[in-house]
Amino acid sequence: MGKNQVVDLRSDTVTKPTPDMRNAMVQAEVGDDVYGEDPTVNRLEEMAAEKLGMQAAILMPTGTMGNQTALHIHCRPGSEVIVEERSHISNYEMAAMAALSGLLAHPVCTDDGLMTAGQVRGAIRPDIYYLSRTALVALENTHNMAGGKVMPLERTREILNVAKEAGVPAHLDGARIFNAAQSLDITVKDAVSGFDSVMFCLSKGLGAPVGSILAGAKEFISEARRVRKMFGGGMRQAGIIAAAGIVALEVMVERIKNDHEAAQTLADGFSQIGGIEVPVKPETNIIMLSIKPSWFGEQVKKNPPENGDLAGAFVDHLRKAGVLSLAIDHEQVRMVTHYDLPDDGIERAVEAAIK
Ligand code: TLP
Repeated sequence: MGKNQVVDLRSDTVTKPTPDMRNAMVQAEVGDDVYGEDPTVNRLEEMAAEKLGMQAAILMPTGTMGNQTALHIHCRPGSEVIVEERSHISNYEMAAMAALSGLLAHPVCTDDGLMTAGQVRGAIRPDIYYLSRTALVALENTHNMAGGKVMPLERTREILNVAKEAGVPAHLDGARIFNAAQSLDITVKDAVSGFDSVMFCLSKGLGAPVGSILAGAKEFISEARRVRKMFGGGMRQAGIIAAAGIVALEVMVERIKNDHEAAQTLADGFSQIGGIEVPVKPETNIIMLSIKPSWFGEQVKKNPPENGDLAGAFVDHLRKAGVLSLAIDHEQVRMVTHYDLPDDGIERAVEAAIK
């Protein structure tokens, strides 16, 4: 791939469909999925359910709709959802749980993004008439804003036990569950076992252009079909996108480990540079950088920006060298590796930060 190609590390959502995907899309046999008549969608949903070890699955246009559909089904208005403080569900879904389902996030603060079973137990509301009810525990694995952190299987099981004992269902925002399973060296089936519902994205590390899957018990998925329609996500000849999703599940899972290696190389490179810290060792395909004021003087011979937005100025600097990344706040920058990076992308990203 060419030297001039932009190195887009903003997210693994930026990947373009592979030639195999485009081919499958052209060939896809389709029908009206709202009538359940799209054979390619049906095949993808069966494949996904089987891979997750769940009874049934449904194709969603986005991960957000998958998560919000699950919340809508599990919870009554006026109840609470336990989430880690930096979770996608409570921070990056436009307060949809409040707007669409009348729910309140009960955030649990952690240093590393991983709630403990004790914290979850403590967050479950006792049955007192003036308290709202805890309707759901929602975990995120990998944890995006904690730097792609993976929850160890043992921890997941402990939390699921606590939820079960309290009679509270558990949902997994597994947008990147294939990355988590790869990092834990376990099957995706094992990684999701015990959850009442699971959402994962075809459109992130797996490289599909569109689509996420919500899986769970048969009745839960029948209900999800109604809620998806209500949220405006009933699609017609969606086999066109499901075809790419099938390729994603068939051929893109195995290569995810390359993205994890690339993230490690990227982290090693950046941690050698004065004024940049890599606070969390990457476990999957996400890395977080912490930009210090000294980076400006040491590397680019400039003063730090007066408005204090170190991350924004760092991202602007890299952009001029054709390297795209994402400022999370005034100090942190996120980079995500994926299959669609140019061969010299990692090297160019690190070089761009030293000149
Ligand atoms: N994450 C996107 C942005 O919204 C931040 C990204 O670039 O990482 N759960 C998790 C853990 C996610 O990271 C995302 C997307 C979603 C849900 C929502 O998926 P979409 O974007 O398909 O609605």
